[in-house]
Formats: sequence, C-alpha cells, structure tokens
Amino acid sequence: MSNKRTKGVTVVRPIVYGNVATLLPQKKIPDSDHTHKWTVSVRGLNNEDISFFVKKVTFKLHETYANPQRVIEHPPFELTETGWGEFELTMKLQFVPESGEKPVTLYHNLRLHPYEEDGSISTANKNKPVQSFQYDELVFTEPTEYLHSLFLQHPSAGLPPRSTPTNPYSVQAEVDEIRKIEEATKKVQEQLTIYKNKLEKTTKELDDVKGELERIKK
Ligand code: SLL
Repeated sequence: MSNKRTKGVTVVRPIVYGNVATLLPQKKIPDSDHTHKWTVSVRGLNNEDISFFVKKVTFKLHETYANPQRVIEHPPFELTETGWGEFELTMKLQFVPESGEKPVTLYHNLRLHPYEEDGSISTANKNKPVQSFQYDELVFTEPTEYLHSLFLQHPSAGLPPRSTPTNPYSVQAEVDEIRKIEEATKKVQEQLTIYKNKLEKTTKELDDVKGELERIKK
C-alpha cells in the first residue's frame, strides 16, 4: 500500500463534537470558584470508531487553565474539566501518520449555561445538564491509497434516514433544516420587497412635496 494519491476519490466522514456541562453542587471544590463540570468530545456519528484514522486530538483550553493544551491519544477523544466560564476552545485532529493528511482544527464554543431563545440565561433550567454539539463532515480529497483502504475496511453507516432520541442527526433532520432555511430566506425576501416598495412610495411622495414647494416659491 503506498502513499500514492487516489485520483478522483473523495471520502466523507461524519463527526460530532461539542460539550455537555452540569452544575457542580455548591462547595464541591473547597476554595474554588468553579461552578460547572464539563466534558468536551469529538466522536464518530452514532459513536462510530474514528481512531483507525484519527491518531490524537489536542484540546486547547482558555489560558486561565493550567496546561491549556491537553493531548488525548486514545478513544474516546474527550476531556473532562471543571471551571467557571465559557470560552471558545479548539480541537486539533491529527491523523495517522501513514495517511499523509495535515491536521484539521475544529472550533467549539464551550457552553455551560442553558440559554433562552433571546440569549438570556435560563434560571428555570439551571440544574439540567446542558448540551451543545454540532455535526460536521471531514472531507478527504484524493486520499492516499493507504488511507483509502483504511476507509474501505471501516465503512461508515452515514446519516440514518430518521433521528432517534440518542442521535438527532439524520437525512430527515437535514431536509427539515434546509426547508427552515428556505422558509426564512423567503420571509426575508418578502420583507425586503415590502420595504423596497415603501421606500419607493416615500421617495415619490417626497419628490411630489418638493415639486409642490418649488411651485409655491415661484
Ligand atoms: C469569561 N471569556 O470571562 C471568558 C473566559 C474562562 C474560564 C472564561 C478557568 C478555571 C481555572 C475557567 O473556568 N476559565 O481557573 O482553573 O467568561
């Protein structure tokens, strides 16, 4: 098996990454201002194994943490910590060296608080665990023959047709999401047309008034 690239081949692998967080019982950690316990993770869709092509994941935390770079070399690629604040963390995925692939960096806003739709922190749900995950796809364009054969040996089930309580990502969810975006785009277009018409009407009225003024002046 060689490092030769497979011409015309693209491999797409689904991944899910994000965090869960729970409120710490008060005074759990003496002399500490930590309020939450959280776990950040990168996984395959439906927990599919990704360690046959992902060698390690480096989580980079906020600089208020001691040793903010945390390297996880074995699955599950996850990290548990406690803390008091939200921040953007990065996860650098490094692939098996024989793959010849460059590392990929993912960004995630660590979420500790349950938010209301308007962005305010929900007090009603403050004791419930908070989850913030996103679905993404790693795309390998013309992988090496080596990596390609690894993918062939580990086929991914891909997106299931429908969501389940443990997996919200499905073809149906994707279709629903696209429909929502299309509907929202249509609404914005309609609003735009209304405002454009209003603007035209007002501009015309203004011109009329200006004309009238000129006539009176003469
Ligand atoms: C904020 N911009 O001000 C953010 C920064 C940093 C959170 C949040 C550190 C814990 C420790 C920690 O929770 N940092 O000191 O060990 O909200």
